[in-house]
Amino acid sequence: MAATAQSIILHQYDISPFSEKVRVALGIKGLDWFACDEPVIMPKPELLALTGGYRKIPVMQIGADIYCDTQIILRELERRFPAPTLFPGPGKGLEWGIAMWTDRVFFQAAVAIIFGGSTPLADEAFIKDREKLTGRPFDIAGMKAAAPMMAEQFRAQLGWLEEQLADGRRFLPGNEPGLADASAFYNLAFVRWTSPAGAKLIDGFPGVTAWEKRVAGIGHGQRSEISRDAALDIAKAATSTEAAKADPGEPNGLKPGDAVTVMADDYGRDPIAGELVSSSAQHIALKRSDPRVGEVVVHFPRAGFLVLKS
Ligand SMILES: N[C@@H](CCC(=O)N[C@@H](CS)C(=O)NCC(=O)O)C(=O)O
Repeated sequence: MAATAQSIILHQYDISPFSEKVRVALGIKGLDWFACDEPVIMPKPELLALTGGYRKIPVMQIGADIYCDTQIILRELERRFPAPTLFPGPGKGLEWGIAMWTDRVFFQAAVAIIFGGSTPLADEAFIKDREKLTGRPFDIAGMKAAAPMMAEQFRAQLGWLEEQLADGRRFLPGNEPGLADASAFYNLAFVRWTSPAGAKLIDGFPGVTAWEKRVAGIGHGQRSEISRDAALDIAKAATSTEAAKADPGEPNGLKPGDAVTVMADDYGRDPIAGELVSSSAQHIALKRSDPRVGEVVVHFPRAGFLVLKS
């Protein structure tokens, strides 16, 4: 079946751990989606035409709406496709905080183990690209030196998962999988894909390894492929479904029509400029246009992103 303006298009690459988070969430929801493969390093001209400068992976596109960062991607998937929910447990709000832990502290421990390990994984071009991305040296020697300490950190955090699963529950929130599973799992998948020493650490936790198999068994929903050109054509022909909405609670008085710039607060801080369409405590949407894709609306989370009035 060909993709339409209603299709979920995930701009991704297969060895991207953050894409794996979304793929598992698509699996939990049993959704049909299209994978649009993007390069692992810059340049990414088609992606940037959609996002206005955001280069990280994954990015979700539905028609002319472009969702940058897994936090807003999963929030939007939950909004559009509420059942089965990503929040099957007793709580909801703090699950987002758990995702912030897995995406920052847990992920950085995994990265140090992977790139500080004995298998050389990064070539010259990759190193240069990631130095541009982070604005600091991609210091393999430093990561090698830190790897033993980070192994302890990674193991301690694996231990939290083991404790959570100790009552025999099948998934982290309870007997159904949710956001916490997709979030924690991708770090383990990333380590297993790339680091035998890291995989050994995981194998030390029987509850975690059994849970990993259950999460892997969820699958990724129904995946098809789409080319970058075809994805851009869909954006060009579509119109955003985001309605203008003022948020009276905006701390700094932002309102629809304001010219603003949004950027990540950690790495990949490329500024994205546009006109504010709507905002809330968890979401900001900007209208922008590009000759290749026409007018699109680009969506970001608020936690972890900075908004500046232009
Ligand atoms: N906070 C972002 C992090 C995304 C991220 O760091 N993605 C990695 C790939 S898994 C990335 O973009 N690396 C640089 C690149 O691929 O160009 C999210 O949750 O989506």
